[in-house]
Amino acid sequence: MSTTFIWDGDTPVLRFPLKDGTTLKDNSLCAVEFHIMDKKGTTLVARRPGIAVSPRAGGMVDLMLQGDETDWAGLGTTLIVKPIIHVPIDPTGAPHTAQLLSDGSFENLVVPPSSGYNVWFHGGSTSNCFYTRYGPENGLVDTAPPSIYGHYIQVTAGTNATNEYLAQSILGTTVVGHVYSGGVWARGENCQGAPDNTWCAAIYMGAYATLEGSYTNFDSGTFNWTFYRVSHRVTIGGADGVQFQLRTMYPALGGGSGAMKRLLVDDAYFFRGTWATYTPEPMRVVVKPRRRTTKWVNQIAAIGSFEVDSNGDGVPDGWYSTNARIMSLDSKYFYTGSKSLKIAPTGVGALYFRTAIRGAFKAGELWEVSFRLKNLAPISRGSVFTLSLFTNTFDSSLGKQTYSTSLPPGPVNWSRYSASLLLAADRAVLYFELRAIGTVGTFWIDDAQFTRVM
Ligand SMILES: [Ca+2]
Ligand SMILES: [Ca+2]
Repeated sequence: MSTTFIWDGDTPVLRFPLKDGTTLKDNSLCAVEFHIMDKKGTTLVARRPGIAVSPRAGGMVDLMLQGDETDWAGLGTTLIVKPIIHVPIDPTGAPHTAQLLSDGSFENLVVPPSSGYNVWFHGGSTSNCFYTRYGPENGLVDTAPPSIYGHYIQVTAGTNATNEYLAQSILGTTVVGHVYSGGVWARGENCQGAPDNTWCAAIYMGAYATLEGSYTNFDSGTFNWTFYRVSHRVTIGGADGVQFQLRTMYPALGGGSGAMKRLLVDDAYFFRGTWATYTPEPMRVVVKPRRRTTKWVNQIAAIGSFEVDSNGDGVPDGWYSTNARIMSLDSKYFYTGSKSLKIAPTGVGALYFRTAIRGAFKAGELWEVSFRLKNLAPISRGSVFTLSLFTNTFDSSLGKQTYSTSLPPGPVNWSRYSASLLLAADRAVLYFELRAIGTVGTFWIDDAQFTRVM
């Protein structure tokens, strides 16, 4: 066992070998949940996903501790971590080796999925729900923690209020008495939920319109990665095969489009056989407490003056942008140092310019982001032109917090704008973001600051 750091930041991560006896397990054939307890055995978190490490056959799995969880060290520096492993068992009773889905972890899916790939949209349309392949390399989704493995699918509500699903059919004759099982990790954000059988992982047999099968509902609301299992014993055999569906009805996402209402799914399993649960011995883990962040110190002093762009892509070091082409470092105007960041949006595409700050942010603290803004002529603001401070939805507690300050059309001459947030829960990451949607014009920003003021 070792402790390491993964993904795009420095959130503490514990890495475990996944062993059955002396054999390391292949994560592609099982799902791992962790249950976390204090040293007295009191449960602190029930169910936290195990993040598969590449290569999966290496049998290593990561457990990411979030936000105030790392402060459990204060409880006595020792946590008890109990893995629960969901293992597919084939009809002979042996651990299963055959995954029926051609790409259950969505690693090679093209966008939009096509029937040629054997994963398709109901009705062949993408207008009802938007399915997008994402992964940790996509900076835009860095408000989400790691996927279960590699890429995941994000489902957001579209424009038509009809049912949609991701599905894969396995053709061939099904036999009465055979059991098929499936499973999938899912994670919801502001999901309204829906009636049984419309917001679920499901198995259907025979002619799918007549629907012999079973399903397990997804949760509603906002919920962290959860593993959903489903099994079904065939009672009507036939030549129509069997289908595994992830049903995501438009109303279940609360209607309307928007990243704030979405379902993520990853690592789907489908096989002939049943699920078994394997529980290795709990492990004792020593956790170090997080470092507190000092008041009144600019946490982004090293990158807030926009002086360096090492790779010459237009985006200053330490920042992420959805549109590098409209920005560049400029030495003609500056408020601090010798350069500022010139941004000239054309109204095409949304600009999200962002940096993430990681640390020990406590409930009750007041945090502020600020920068200086200059322009020579009024700009057209478009629908959104804001400076925002926000938290990670799933960081410690589930609720996301955001505060945005509208920016003016100008012209202004290095006016200071700020956005501040009183934290309602302990957090491990805060985000500074300039957002411009439909904005047209030219402006400069400098002296970005990120400060704990209370
Ligand atoms: Ca995946
Ligand atoms: Ca500067």
